[in-house]
Amino acid sequence: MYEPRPEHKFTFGLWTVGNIGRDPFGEAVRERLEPDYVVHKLAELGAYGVNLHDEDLIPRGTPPAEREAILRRFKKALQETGLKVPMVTANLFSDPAFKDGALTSPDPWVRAYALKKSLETLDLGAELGAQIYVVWPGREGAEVDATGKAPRVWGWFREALDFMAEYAEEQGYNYRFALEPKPNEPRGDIYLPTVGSMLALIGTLKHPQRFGLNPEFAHETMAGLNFVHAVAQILDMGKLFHIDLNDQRMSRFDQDLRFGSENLKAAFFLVDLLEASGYDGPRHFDAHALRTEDEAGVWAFAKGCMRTYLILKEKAQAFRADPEVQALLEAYYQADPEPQALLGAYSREKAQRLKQLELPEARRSRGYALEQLDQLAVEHLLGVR
Ligand code: 3MF
Ligand code: MG
Ligand code: MG
Ligand code: MG
Repeated sequence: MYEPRPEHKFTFGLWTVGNIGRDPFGEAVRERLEPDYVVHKLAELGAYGVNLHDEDLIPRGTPPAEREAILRRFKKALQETGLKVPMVTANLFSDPAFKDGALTSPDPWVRAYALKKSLETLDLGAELGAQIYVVWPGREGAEVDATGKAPRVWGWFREALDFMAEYAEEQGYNYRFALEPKPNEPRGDIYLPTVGSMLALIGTLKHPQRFGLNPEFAHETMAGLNFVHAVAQILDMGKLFHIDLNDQRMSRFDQDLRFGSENLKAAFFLVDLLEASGYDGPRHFDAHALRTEDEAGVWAFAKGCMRTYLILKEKAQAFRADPEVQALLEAYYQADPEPQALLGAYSREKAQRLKQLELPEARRSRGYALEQLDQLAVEHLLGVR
């Protein structure tokens, strides 16, 4: 039961299960895992794919011959296991060059270097069969506003995204670009902090159809926002290109906890939403094992993410199929044809009739039975229904 299989489309990043447990106060607690070893382990656990930053696979400064050897080993592991690389992304945050921004650095040398690194990562991903390219603007932010940079960054960021899209097009690559908002960390404030701000930016790009979102559970939660609502809006706009699943306590440092380990109810309604939405892309876990863990803990963490997802999927289906829930929902939406005939697209006639409308007094005193409905959700989650 709850055995992950490739058709569930679960993916992990090399940087997630490979996380060595460094934090701002403490050094690494685990050894680096070789990429080909990670591929074999993830395949054993039933994952569909492995995602990567350029530097997760090929550390910065690797000589060309060694680069080829790494790539050969990695591709061999992919071939042996059937694991896919659905998504790649450039690390535009580790290099000291990026300390005041990468694609929005005030220094044009740094902006050009960040763009070069992005183009090279597009090449690398194409070689590995990736079709999703994530852009997480982690260093595109500020602590100091005295620079007057805030009004300038939009143009720089936009130009860089347009450049990448046109490069990919010209090379004949088949990428969809997924932008990932985060409110803060590592910068004091990151420009484009939320799903809403990222969605708005897409409309200002040259090729908006190539761009969508990679929302992350932890990121919206850090900002105190409702991740389920954010994903619902992205879906409504047809912009869910990828998703980062994990968990997080509100208003803390970036925790990247095991999926479902903290906000179980939000995770439940998220799986409910995703599974009903027709989204068929990767379910990517952008999280890592706690710093307390050894390698066994890492694989327990990975299994836990997938297992919890599958359990929640079953619970969500049972909740939706529960006749008591269905009856409550039917009453909730009140499918009354009389007012419905007045809604929808504008017409002069409807407008005139709307002006005659008298709201029945019962609409004011009605209860919505949300206490009952929510308790049913809780009982499904607690496993007593
Ligand atoms: C940081 C993140 C990033 C992005 C990744 C691109 C290191 O909070 O979420 O992970 O997800 O860079 O996918
Ligand atoms: Mg994150
Ligand atoms: Mg993180
Ligand atoms: Mg992420």
